[in-house]
Amino acid sequence: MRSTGLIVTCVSVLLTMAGAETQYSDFHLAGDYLLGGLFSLHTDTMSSPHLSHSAVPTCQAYKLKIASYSYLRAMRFAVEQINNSSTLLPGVSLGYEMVDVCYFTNSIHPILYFLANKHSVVQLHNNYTHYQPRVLAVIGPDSSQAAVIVAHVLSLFLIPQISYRATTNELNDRERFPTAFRAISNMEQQIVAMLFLLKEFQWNWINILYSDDDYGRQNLKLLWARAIGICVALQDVIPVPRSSQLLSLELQGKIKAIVSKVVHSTAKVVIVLSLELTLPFFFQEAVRQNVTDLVWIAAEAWAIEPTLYNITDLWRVGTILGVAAKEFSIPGFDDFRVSLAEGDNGQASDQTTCNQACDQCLGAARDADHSMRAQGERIDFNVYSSVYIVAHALHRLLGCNTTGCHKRMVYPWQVVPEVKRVDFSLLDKRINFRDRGDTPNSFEIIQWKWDQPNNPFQKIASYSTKNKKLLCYEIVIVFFQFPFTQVPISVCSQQCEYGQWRKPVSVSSCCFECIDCEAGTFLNNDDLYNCQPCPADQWSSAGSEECYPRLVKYLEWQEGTTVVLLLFSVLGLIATLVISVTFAIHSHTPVVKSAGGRMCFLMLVSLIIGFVNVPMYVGIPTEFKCMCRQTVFSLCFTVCISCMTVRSFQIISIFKMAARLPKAYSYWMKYNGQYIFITVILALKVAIIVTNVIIHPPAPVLVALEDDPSIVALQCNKSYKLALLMNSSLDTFLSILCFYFSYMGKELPKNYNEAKYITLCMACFSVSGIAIFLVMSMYRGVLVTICDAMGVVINLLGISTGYFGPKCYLIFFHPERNTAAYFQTAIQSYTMRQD
Ligand SMILES: *[C@@H]1O[C@H](CO)[C@@H](O)[C@H](O)[C@H]1NC(C)=O
Ligand SMILES: *[C@@H]1O[C@H](CO)[C@@H](O)[C@H](O)[C@H]1NC(C)=O
Ligand SMILES: *[C@@H]1O[C@H](CO)[C@@H](O)[C@H](O)[C@H]1NC(C)=O
Ligand SMILES: *[C@@H]1O[C@H](CO)[C@@H](O)[C@H](O)[C@H]1NC(C)=O
Ligand SMILES: *[C@@H]1O[C@H](CO)[C@@H](O)[C@H](O)[C@H]1NC(C)=O
Ligand SMILES: CC(=O)N[C@H]1CO[C@H](CO)[C@@H](O)[C@@H]1O
Repeated sequence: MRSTGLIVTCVSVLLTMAGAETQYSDFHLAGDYLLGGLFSLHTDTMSSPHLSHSAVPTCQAYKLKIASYSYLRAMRFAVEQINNSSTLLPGVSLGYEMVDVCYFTNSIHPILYFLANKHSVVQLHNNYTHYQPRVLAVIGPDSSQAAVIVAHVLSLFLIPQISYRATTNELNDRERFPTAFRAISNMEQQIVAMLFLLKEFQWNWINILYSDDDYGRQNLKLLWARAIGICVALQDVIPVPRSSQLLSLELQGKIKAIVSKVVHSTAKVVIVLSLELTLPFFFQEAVRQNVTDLVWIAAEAWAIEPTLYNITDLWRVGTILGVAAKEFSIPGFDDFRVSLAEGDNGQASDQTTCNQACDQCLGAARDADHSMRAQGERIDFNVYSSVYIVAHALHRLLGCNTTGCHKRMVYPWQVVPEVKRVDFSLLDKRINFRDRGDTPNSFEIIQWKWDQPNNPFQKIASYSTKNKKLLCYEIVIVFFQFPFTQVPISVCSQQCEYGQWRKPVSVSSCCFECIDCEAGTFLNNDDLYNCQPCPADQWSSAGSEECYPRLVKYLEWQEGTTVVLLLFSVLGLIATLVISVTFAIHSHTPVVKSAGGRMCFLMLVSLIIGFVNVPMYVGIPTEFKCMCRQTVFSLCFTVCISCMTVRSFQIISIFKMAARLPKAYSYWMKYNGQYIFITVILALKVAIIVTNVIIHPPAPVLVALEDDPSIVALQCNKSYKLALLMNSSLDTFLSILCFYFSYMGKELPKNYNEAKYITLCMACFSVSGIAIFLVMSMYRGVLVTICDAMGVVINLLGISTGYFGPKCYLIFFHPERNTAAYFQTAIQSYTMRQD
């Protein structure tokens, strides 16, 4: 065993050896460094080769694909141009070996040919570091499927491969395919471009057709992953015919069914994710079934396919937009494509391996010259730039300068890192693999122009991933459907009107009913499927997209009611002050004593506090004001009424109890019963108030008014009724007691008889209490506050004028009745009447 060579055995691949080398040929060019090129010059089938006998498939048996010949010529053009140039690789000649792969039918054999050495032998080694295959790098092949097959093999040998048309995302996998590069954007970019297109025209209701192969499925997956806000009306798979000549009845039936589904779909936009070979039957059927007025969006694979464009009456199906590689114009290439160089016989005789022949290519290219010139270079530019990428890599590897290069043995794996590093300008286009190992050339949007057969694929827009939108060229897109020039609409439901929310009618978010937002809610543009409630201090009418601030109402200082209220309370306050002074001056007179003596001052102080508290009902309620409203008056009133009750009771007891129950009476007098009573009542009251405050902490709240949503009342309590009930229950009990005692004493001497005054106070109390309660149950808002304040003023006035007024009257106008003698006479006459 030889240790150095590690040769286990040699496999001789028998290949037709070249005879005399022709200098110029489409398939073979001798040079110091050879590039391999793989093109589909022939294809009309998706099928694998016949597998019954072991022979390399013959591509010439299939139909000519003239576009691929143009790509092949682009490679040849690039190599010759580099060879002619004295700067890129001076003194070095590039050569090529190009093979027809007829789609992917013949993709293995050419690789073996490229891997073989000059003697057509592929050696079996354990270590290929110092193995020199025939070619240094491979350009192509075109289809994704073939590119992946080729990449599997070339990656093992670390031979750089630059695809010019394979968009599949599989090639992005740097782990699996460390040497695969591409000069075209990937599928994902194609989908992004399509989605930009949909967004531009606001089409969100679409049909998706995809071919029943890897290309269709991969694209579909990517589309689903990215299509946010796009809904699919119909998704169907187009069967892939195995032979382009014959279509089985079963497949014919399937295609008919798909076309008829597309016809009946409500969506007007059809995305077709398919390879070109699948589509002729489909579009022929579409024309046959009179499909019209649709917008078709073509995947890159068929976006610039002349054979489809050539289908009779295809213009009827509507507008065809597509995603295609960007157009660049390569100077001099149009002439080169159909030129026959000197010494170039354009015939098949120069082939060194199988499928390096195309008898009709040049002739067909010359026939199609006119339309090919009009179409411009798209994929051709990708091929052209691929060759330049390898040349620039070599330039660095060979350490070239303007005068020459260090010509030496180069192994393919040495080229790979240099390819990764290339960065140069070609026809003003910057070319490098910086962004995720991808794409010197990206996509643009084209439209099929039915009225311009010379320029069938017109570019209409490019797109920018940075700006996230289409950048239209200055070309008006004419839609080929009625009515012309109007952008067709493809939505499941029309946009809702202002202030309407979307009620979904199916699982897809694009189909919905439009319903007005209710009053008090609004439509936020972030969520079109729900109405948001307005904040508490704002309102909206039905069908609104915004809320308006409400007018906050409260009892204001300048209102008439306020003025009247304050006027009365000021008068009441003055009167109470006057009464207080009068009572202080005449504190020793019997009238004052009979009215309660020192207890009167307790009442008067309470009344003064009560009056001073009235302004708390006016102005913007604050927590403090609310607290005052809820506690002060209630407490004052209880003080007054408990004093009155005690006083009535005492008078009754003097006249009635003292005689009958002298013991009890003396106890009452001895322990100051009246003050104990008042203290107990006050303690009770304070307990009630504290409980109320705890249950309903007084704080200003906004209360919406039913009849007018634009106004909101600012008041102290939302529902005050329970608290009011609890508050007044004690007062009510006391007033009934008071009323009872005063009524009991109605036959007492006139100057002790308080019944009618107390009745007046009680009437005030009960009427105002009931009124407040009724108003609170029926209304909300400022009226409640007014009633509340009015109740307070009336009650306070009632006590100060009703109870103290008559006594002042006596003091001022009948001083003769305000004497001890007069009182004794009255008592004596009363006792005599009793006896
Ligand atoms: C290269 O030079 C030859 C002869 O000088 C010329 O015929 C040929 O057209 C050139 N090729 C290109 C691509 O410029
Ligand atoms: C392959 O051969 C090269 C040079 O002959 C050597 O440097 C390298 O280590 C070898 N690799 C392996 C895996 O043996
Ligand atoms: C298509 O239209 C033509 C005439 O306009 C009509 O004869 C033919 O039956 C139609 N085909 C279908 C499938 O509707
Ligand atoms: C288009 O059709 C015409 C005649 O129907 C044919 O001559 C021409 O070659 C076709 N072109 C292509 C690109 O297939
Ligand atoms: C590069 O240029 C230098 C002089 O500028 C020259 O000596 C040398 O031979 C040239 N060639 C190479 C391959 O470096
Ligand atoms: C193989 C080939 O075409 N070689 C040519 C490269 O270009 C120089 C001129 O720059 C020619 O002299 C070679 O014949």
